[in-house]
Amino acid sequence: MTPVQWAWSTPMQPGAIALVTLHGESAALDALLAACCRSVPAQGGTARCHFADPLGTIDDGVAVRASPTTAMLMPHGGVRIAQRLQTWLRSRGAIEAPLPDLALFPECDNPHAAAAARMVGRCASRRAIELLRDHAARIERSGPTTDHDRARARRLHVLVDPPTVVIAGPSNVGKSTLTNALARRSVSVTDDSAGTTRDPVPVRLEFDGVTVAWIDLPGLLEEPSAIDASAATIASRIAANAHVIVLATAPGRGWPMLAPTSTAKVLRVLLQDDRPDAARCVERSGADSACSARCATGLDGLALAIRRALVSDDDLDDPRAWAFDADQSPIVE
Ligand SMILES: Nc1nc2c(ncn2[C@@H]2O[C@H](COP(=O)(O)OP(=O)(O)OP(=O)(O)O)[C@@H](O)[C@H]2O)c(=O)[nH]1
Ligand SMILES: [Mg+2]
Repeated sequence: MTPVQWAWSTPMQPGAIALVTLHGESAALDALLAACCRSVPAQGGTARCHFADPLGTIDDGVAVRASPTTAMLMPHGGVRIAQRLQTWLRSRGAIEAPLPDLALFPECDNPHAAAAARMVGRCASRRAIELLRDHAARIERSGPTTDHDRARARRLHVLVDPPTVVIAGPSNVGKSTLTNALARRSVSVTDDSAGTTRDPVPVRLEFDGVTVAWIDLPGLLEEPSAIDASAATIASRIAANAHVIVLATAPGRGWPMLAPTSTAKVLRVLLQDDRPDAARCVERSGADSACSARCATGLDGLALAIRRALVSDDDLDDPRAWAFDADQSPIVE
């Protein structure tokens, strides 16, 4: 019997549900499903499944039999669950392999729609869905791929893998308070004293439908100790490789100098905009955006500015098809 082939149809990141597609001869698929399902689902049917390895239960989930040769397993979307399930599938002789788009998405009636469905599964950002929903019709309307399409596809790649956005600036201006307000939970320690954040604090955030890897950096101290100086070196290295640097300050604290970077776009944000001295402070004229984490004002405007720094309205509104190849990478010839 030829082994069953399988592939993830969802990105390897935390999510509510993960999706594994299995493809192979009907009998081989039956045998694999029998190892995890209470009863092997018939075509069009579903079954509850239970995954277990020598360490114990991995997860409970649902199996769907889309066709005699294709089935989907839907465990919960934890990364650890995905890793253990991967090992479980290998132990059952199944082989991880790129599957044809139409095998992965048998509900699609043409290869372009199936390619778009696979791309949706690869993309971390919600904004990708609106570009891919009518992908087959866009391909038909767009005609052959142009240089414009290739350049746009490279820019749209920020919707696939979360781009890095860092918040940097003087110490004690409210960077971590803003991080917590955006995350709507406490991820970073905040305090009245300068030098509270000692190590970069990463958190996944979404701005106007674009998912980013946000990093709250230690503040720039006026008189850093040796250890603070080495933390600042690490922070500036992270900032230099970011897609966007949110350069933050507060009324009266001035705009810090930033080492030039070739890649990062810089967005200047005035924090603590609720303070009485914020309206007339000198920093305001140099700010692209202003907000108050304490009063939750200006946060939508900041989110929009960050999203626009990552991907423009023009690229999102362009009616042409998104030019990606079979590996979900921008088409480059
Ligand atoms: N009025 C006002 N105060 C704020 C706001 N955000 C933060 N603060 C205050 O600013 C101080 C510093 O806040 P943090 O968030 O710890 O500042 P930080 O920039 O992360 O500081 P470091 O980690 O030391 O670089 C705290 O006393 C906060 O209460 C705000 O929106 N309005
Ligand atoms: Mg901080």
